[in-house]
Amino acid sequence: MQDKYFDEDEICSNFCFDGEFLDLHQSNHGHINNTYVIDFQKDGAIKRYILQEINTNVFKNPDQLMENIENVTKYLEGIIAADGGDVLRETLRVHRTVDGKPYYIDSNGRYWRVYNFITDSYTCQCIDCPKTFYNAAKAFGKFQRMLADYPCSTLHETIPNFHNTVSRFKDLKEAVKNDLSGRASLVRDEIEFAFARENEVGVLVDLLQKGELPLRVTHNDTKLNNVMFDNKTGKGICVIDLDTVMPGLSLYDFGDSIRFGANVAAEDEKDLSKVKLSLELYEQYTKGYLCAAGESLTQLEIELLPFSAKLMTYECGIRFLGDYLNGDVYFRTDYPEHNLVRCRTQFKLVEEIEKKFDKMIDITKECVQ
Ligand code: ADP
Ligand code: GN1
Ligand code: MG
Repeated sequence: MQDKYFDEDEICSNFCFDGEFLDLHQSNHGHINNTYVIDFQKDGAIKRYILQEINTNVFKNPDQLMENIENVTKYLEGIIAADGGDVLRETLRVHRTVDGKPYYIDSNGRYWRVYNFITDSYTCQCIDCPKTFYNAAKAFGKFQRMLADYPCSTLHETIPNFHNTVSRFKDLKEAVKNDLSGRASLVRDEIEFAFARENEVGVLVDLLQKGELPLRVTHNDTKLNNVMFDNKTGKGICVIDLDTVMPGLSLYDFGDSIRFGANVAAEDEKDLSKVKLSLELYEQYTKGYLCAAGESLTQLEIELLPFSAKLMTYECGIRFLGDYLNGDVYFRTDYPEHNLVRCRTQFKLVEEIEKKFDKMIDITKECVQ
């Protein structure tokens, strides 16, 4: 566990927690925020919360960020309640500070927020059995469906051009040119791999601009560990990590899920021979996603599902490569080559998808029938 660099008393006295402070431990499964599970005791019972330090290097406008999250979660609460669901387990809820604000700035200038802890649930860092991936797909598909009528234009763009692969490619070119870390000469093969696929970076952005793909409210970070699974049923009960809920394409969400979950190896596996795209997992996710969100998807969206997996994997790879070249300033890393290792798994996965692309198309067609 990383050393705590904040004062518990300061945090505890600035949020409306219920009970006496008991314990706190870190839960950093993501690459962006600093997350803690914080326990309080009241009348012998433990009340658990999530305390999270917002990464303001990544999210430059915390007011807009929290406005999005509060509005979206309140909207979700309404839908879940109307459906007879459990609002405390099926969506995040922002706990405000004693001053009624959605985040607290501590004496070191760090930004903190508090959420309900999703009880009796777990996250997965990789797929244990195919059914889990099917369940993740249903959860992300349902999330998209619940937000289908949410007024898209009221959402702030918390990270501009987040899945604009054209803009991500430009960022990579810039990173290669600037070579701030002096590492460009070490990654010539990776740069060549990325540049060789420039012709595909604009496919989704162009279709969106032409109005051929609909803009929707999307999650934009549909990694497997951003869904909580119920301890008893194994079903995906709550989609978390809502920082990037913004207008986007359904294909960003689908593709990003496949990128992470259909790879049978970890995102930072060093042995590239282990990195493989599982067609079985692709099929499970496609089935689950179409079952939950399928009716709302257009023909073109469905046709592009396999391509979105390739593009989102490629995009993530060039982001890791760019961060490596920039000196590891964006993603949390555990060792100096971490971003490069991650980039290599993504590029290996792109090759895997290229090899298995026709099969992915066939599977997608079969899932629609
Ligand atoms: P990051 O933006 O860094 O990915 P997340 O919001 O995804 O941060 O949180 C990191 C991890 O903390 C999650 O993968 C999950 O394991 C745990 N977590 C986050 N929010 C909750 C919650 N409300 N209830 C239970 N666990 C949570
Ligand atoms: C980050 O926060 P986390 O770990 O769920 C990143 C995603 C990347 C992912 C790669 C806000 O997601 O875009 O796809 O790492 N989130 C942000 O693992 O940049
Ligand atoms: Mg996360």
